[in-house]
Amino acid sequence: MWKSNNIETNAIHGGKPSQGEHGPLSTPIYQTSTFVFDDVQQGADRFAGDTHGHIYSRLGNPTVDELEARMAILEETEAAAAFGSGMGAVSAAVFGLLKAGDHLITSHRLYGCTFALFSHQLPALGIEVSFVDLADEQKLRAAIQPNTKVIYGETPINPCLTVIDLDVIGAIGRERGITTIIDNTFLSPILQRPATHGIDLVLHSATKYLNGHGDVVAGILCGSRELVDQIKMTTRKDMGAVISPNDAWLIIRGLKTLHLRVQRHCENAQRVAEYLQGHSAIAKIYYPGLPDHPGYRLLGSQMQGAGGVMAFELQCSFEQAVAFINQLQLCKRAVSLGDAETLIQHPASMTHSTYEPEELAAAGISRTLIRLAVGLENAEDILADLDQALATIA
Ligand code: 3LM
Repeated sequence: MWKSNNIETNAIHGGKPSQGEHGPLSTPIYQTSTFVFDDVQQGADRFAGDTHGHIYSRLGNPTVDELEARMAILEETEAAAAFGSGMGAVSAAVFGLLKAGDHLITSHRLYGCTFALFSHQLPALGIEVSFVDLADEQKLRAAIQPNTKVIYGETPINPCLTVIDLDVIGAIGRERGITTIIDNTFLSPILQRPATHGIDLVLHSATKYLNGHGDVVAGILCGSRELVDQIKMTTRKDMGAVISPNDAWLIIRGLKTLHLRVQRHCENAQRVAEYLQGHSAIAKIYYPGLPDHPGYRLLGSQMQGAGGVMAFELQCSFEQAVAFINQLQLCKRAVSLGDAETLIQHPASMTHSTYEPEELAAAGISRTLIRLAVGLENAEDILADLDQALATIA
């Protein structure tokens, strides 16, 4: 399998299998549910794991294999598993690693459905969950119990862009024998590779930057061969949140331009953040590329860029904030992020509507918070759209 020292090259060629019979440049889409055995013994050997070879596409598929091999190289891990959604990856990971009586440590600050899974589904099955500030090492250490099996976090966190120090989480996990999982959706491996900071499992909603074109829902988990195989052969196989070969192919295509897209997302977001910070209508802005953001200190070490997402609050009423969002012409009112189009949404009523009011407060999400996922358009056009909409609330 091919591998370079450069991530841009690996996003295009990394993990490509040796040239097949017809030498296609583009990866073939193995649009098949099942694979034919030469004889009964061959099928039995594959089921027993005695020989390699495909069986059935819920268990593995050559197009999906290529995506997984490439993602493992990009995240600098031994292996990867692809899923039918980011939430499929989250649930396969936690249900694969935790059983009744085990304990998970996480934060109140999470993507809304991940928070719902952790605050409702896991406790209903007898799995204990503690929500602590993962940016506070003392609080994290104090939350560890003898039955703590997993520490789970995002960084930067959806939607307020809080940054967690991965070296701290990785070191605590190693020291205490606890599996650490980090959701790397907001930065992609171009800007941050959690495994290089000692994190065991790196997770993505591949729906976002990895695919990048707003036309696929998918997830990825990257980690050691042992952990990834365990999850593939238990919860992915038995719960079945698999990706289709066609969607895997679209992500393989998206990855070819990931480095170019992410660079442009960062450049555009930096300009937008600086513009918003200087605007009199803005009360507060959250973007790790601004020097007064607490996560800024990890730029250049943990994070090679601040990414394309920011959040802000306007100096106005809730009704005026809604009117501002409705006034936008180019920026699209939609959840999700990492697409070519600039997307704007209202976390309290949309991505984080799974939170109760007091949980929203604990996560730092006010009723007037707005999240902006800056796209790939010309920055001048994004600024002009924001400017005309802000003028209406002035
Ligand atoms: C969103 N987020 O707009 P899927 N981890 C993170 C995420 O942001 C997401 C997932 C996991 C959004 C989706 S809200 C209905 C739309 C950090 C998703 C879950 O299952 O692929 O959506 O990933 O913030």
